[in-house]
Amino acid sequence: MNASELLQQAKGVLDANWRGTHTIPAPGLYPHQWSWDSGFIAIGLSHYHQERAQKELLTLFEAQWGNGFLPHIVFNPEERSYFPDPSYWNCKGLCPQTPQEYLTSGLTQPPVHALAAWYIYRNARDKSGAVSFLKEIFPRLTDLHRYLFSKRDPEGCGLASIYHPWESGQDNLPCWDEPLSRVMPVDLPSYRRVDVERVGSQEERPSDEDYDRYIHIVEVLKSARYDDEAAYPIMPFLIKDLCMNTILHLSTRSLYEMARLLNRDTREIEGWLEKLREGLLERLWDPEDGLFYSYDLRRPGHIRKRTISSLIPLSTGVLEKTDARRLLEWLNHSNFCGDCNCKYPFVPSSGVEEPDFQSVTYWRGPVWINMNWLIIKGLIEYDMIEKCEEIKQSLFQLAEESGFREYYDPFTGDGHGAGDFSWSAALIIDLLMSDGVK
Ligand code: 2M8
Repeated sequence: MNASELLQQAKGVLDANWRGTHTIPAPGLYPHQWSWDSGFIAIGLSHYHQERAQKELLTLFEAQWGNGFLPHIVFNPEERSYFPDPSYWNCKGLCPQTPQEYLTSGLTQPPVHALAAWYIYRNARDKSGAVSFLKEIFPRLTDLHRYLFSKRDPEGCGLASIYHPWESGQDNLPCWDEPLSRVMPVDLPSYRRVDVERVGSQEERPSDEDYDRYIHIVEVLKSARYDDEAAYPIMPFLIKDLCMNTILHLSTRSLYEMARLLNRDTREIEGWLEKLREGLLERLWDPEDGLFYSYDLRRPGHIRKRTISSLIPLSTGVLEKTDARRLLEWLNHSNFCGDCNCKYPFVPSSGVEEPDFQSVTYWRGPVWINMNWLIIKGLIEYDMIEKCEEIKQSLFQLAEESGFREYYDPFTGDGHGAGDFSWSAALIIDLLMSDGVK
């Protein structure tokens, strides 16, 4: 298959998953609109369908709450095959900040949207349409960032906290095992695991014990009626997460560019960026290991697991060149498939030499295209072109051989989880079209 055939296939996936106002992550398993999925999808669409890319983000932000919070799922009321469903979240019943016309979840996800909006502007054919779009979305993006930098950082360290593994987007990462082991589920409502039925394999999805803990954490948040002041002190899982804060940094940079373009005051945004940079370097960078680690606020300290999240802050550009080279050494290390028996030199979600690595269990080892895309962005940031090309070509091979899957076994390259997965297609489109493929 040549590059333009791969591009056409990827566009076909996004067309098939388009639902008139937004794109679903994948048919079957994920039938609603997911927040960070839509951000990645808009990045892919920005190269060839400006109008749809804009609509993707505007639809999502219609469901933003009054306090700036952006829910991780906006439900399609016609679809009833996903758990936790809107009646379980009961956001409207519990929280006056929710928009009355939409059914949403009560958790958030990494805010990739300002970055996506900036892609839309940069790639736009209709620049004046893109400026109008930016004028419309800029205040909403700013509200979201203000929410994350205030309500999710009452300590004022510059980093946003997550309440739940689902808020990291990397739901089942080995990093969450120890913090989750301290979550003791009590009085859980009865519920049914639709995800396992849909995927058809328990091995590829989180365990039942983990799901009980996920639900327990949501119960605690519901007991606080989704009010951050009440919730923050009692959430049993509270982490300064690398994925949330890496993406927050990338997006805050884009917000700054937007503010300059639109002639808005940039001082608040510059303040956020400076503190976030300090937070990343002082709280999350470990100079001894030469890796970043997430920080657990409930048992204060680093979560010392070597997963791909330790590498993705390369994309923020906050490291000095010498330290960035240490991350490159890790990328070339056998633990991250730099020099091992993986099918291609892409980066698995968890180091293959780690005791909890699992090659086909979601977020515990498989290759994810969005995470590798972030690594590629980091390599570009530091002009590490050779490694960047190596990973990019591996992703193209993977998509050609196994299609646009949710995740892939790093040893065989076989696809797992959902098929026709939108962000895999969207980010391959971004990589191909950034290389000039039409
Ligand atoms: C996965 O998460 C959802 C819960 O949000 C699930 O397992 O049901 C994650 O991979 C998440 O990052 C992603 O946004 C979502 C939809 O693709 O699926």
